[in-house]
Amino acid sequence: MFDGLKDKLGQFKDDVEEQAEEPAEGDDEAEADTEAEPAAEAVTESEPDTAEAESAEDGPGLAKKAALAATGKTIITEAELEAPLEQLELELLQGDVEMTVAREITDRIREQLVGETRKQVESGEQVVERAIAEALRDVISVGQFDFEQRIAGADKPVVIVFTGVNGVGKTTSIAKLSQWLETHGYSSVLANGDTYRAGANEQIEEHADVLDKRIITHEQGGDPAAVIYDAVEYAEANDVDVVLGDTAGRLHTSNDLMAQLEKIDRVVDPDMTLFVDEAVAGQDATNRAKEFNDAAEIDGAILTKADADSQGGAAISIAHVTGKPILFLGTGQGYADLEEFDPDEIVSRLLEE
Ligand SMILES: Nc1nc2c(ncn2[C@@H]2O[C@H](COP(=O)(O)OP(=O)(O)OP(=O)(O)O)[C@@H](O)[C@H]2O)c(=O)[nH]1
Ligand SMILES: [Mg+2]
Repeated sequence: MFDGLKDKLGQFKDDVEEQAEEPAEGDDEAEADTEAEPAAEAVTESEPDTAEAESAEDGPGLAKKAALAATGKTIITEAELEAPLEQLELELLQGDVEMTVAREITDRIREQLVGETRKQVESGEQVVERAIAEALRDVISVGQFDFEQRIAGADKPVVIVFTGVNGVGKTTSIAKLSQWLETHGYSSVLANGDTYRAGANEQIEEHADVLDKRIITHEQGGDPAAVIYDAVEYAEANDVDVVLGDTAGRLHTSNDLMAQLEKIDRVVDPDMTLFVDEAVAGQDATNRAKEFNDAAEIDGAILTKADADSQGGAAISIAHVTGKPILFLGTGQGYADLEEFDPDEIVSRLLEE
């Protein structure tokens, strides 16, 4: 998953290491090198088993500088970071990361690494990796909340409406989420607010049949707000916990359809509006998330098709750009292919070797 970005981040670690390994220039550096030896030994003595200790002994470069950290000295200079960070920013942009997000990540890494003096002993690679991890986590986890807790704490029925452009996986995600809710102990009713596309009723009815869920539909051409309203009434009368309201795919610029969303907001006042888009759309998905959020405020996003080959840029950009978190990843066409989005988990996946 998100192999494009994973490779780029790995490359950055190597680049920084390489820069740091270039021969030392000037007296200060030379002095630093000689001082590093005893520090490295001290490390070996105190922690004989650790990999850091070995790498600190092995060679020059970051590992040695990290050993310096034990004496409270600066690990990495701004000059050393300049080229790798510039390269990383370019690579992030090519990896579909939104521009301001790429800049934020590189700024945060620079902030963390430059002029930093550290007391604890770490290998250079660990220092760099931690800086990347913290920068990524900061941008990814903007606005993050626990979806299940939100459901648990809300008055029932909880009404959730799904929006997004055509074909990104809204209907499939609703089906998956109804199953996810069931496994977490919540009942749900589906409402087909996609009264626009021919065949939409049949498609969602098929899912409801397989999953044994109640579905509320109206005729094609009907009023989506009325369908979802009926589903809310059904849920109230039957003690159903969650109403999952589908809507037709639309562009944020299609005025009629956006007016429909406003009407849904007025008539049923949903507890949550979730924006659905696909990871493979990259930068477009991020832009659309912003456009939808501006046109009809969203509470969170579902990023589908994370199983298909995508760079991963949308996954790390959407929250920072919209201020609304990604809550789930769609990871396949099966009903169980829905993962809760966990920023820590995503960061460790992106950084694992
Ligand atoms: N590989 C993969 N395919 C997915 C995923 N989610 C949805 N799909 C597929 O994407 C296609 C479109 O899904 P739909 O759920 O119909 O998309 P939609 O947004 O409801 O489409 P419209 O109602 O036409 O706007 C289907 O073939 C789904 O099986 C996913 O996470 N991974
Ligand atoms: Mg649909």
